[in-house]
Amino acid sequence: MSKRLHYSIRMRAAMSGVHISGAEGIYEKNDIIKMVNEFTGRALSHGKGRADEIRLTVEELKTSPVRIPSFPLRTLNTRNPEAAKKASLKILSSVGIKERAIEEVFESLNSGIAMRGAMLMDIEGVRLEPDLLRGVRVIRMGITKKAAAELSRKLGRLGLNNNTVKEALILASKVHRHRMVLGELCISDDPNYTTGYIATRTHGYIRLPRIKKRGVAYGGRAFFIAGGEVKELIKYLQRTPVLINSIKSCTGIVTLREIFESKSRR
Ligand code: WAQ
Ligand code: MG
Repeated sequence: MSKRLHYSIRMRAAMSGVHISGAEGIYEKNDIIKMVNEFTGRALSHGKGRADEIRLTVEELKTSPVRIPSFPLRTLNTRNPEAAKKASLKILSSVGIKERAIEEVFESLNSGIAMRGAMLMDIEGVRLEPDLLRGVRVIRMGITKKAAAELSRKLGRLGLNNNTVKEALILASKVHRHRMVLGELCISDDPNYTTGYIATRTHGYIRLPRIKKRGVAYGGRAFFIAGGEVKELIKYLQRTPVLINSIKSCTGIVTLREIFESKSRR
């Protein structure tokens, strides 16, 4: 394991007090200045408008990042929100999450209440996060340069080489590394980004196009959890630095049947 120091660099940008963009990663010392530059540039030219407040955190990590592979990525050809919900129910319930918990999450995500972080939903449908309005934010995650180049190449072949997909895949890969997490559902809060995803350790990261209608300015995230100390899970999600250092397969459109037939490919 490398003894070199690593740094978590995080950016949050707001306009008139409203969050407009964020980014983060884990880097070596030589890259700090370049990344601060890049994140600042991103904040100043965001689609939602020019930031009037940019917060940057550069933090030396006291523990060496845990290195893990990314989740494999696939896409289901879901045609509308109903189809995406149906597929989510099938896949998430196959790993032991109760339908009512999944229904509960869809209801909350469609209620228009914006959370900064993710809900923690137990598999019976009971919310477990201490702050129900804010949710739990996952931070201190990143990808090595080599893995980032490989991911760009693999996503590029699918026409998916963008920050939204990359960041979501990195986040999901970190989150599901923890045994208490059984599943995840995510819908972007960007009104122009209508593809969401679900993830489980068994099935990997599954993109769900058209999970919401264009123009809807809210979304959200939920982690379905079981067994163990919620406090410990939250500590892992927030504090343990995780670095993606290899990339699993990135595949185009597959059918639900293919997903169930190939579930142990990871
Ligand atoms: N930790 C926990 N929850 C978060 C975090 C975080 N770091 N960042 C965002 N969330 C929650 C929050 O409630 C947001 O409203 C919600 O997730 C959606 O966040 O492969 O961009 O940043 O094409 O809008 C899916 C990509 C993109 C699918 C998801 O999420 C694909 C996305 P957003
Ligand atoms: Mg985002």
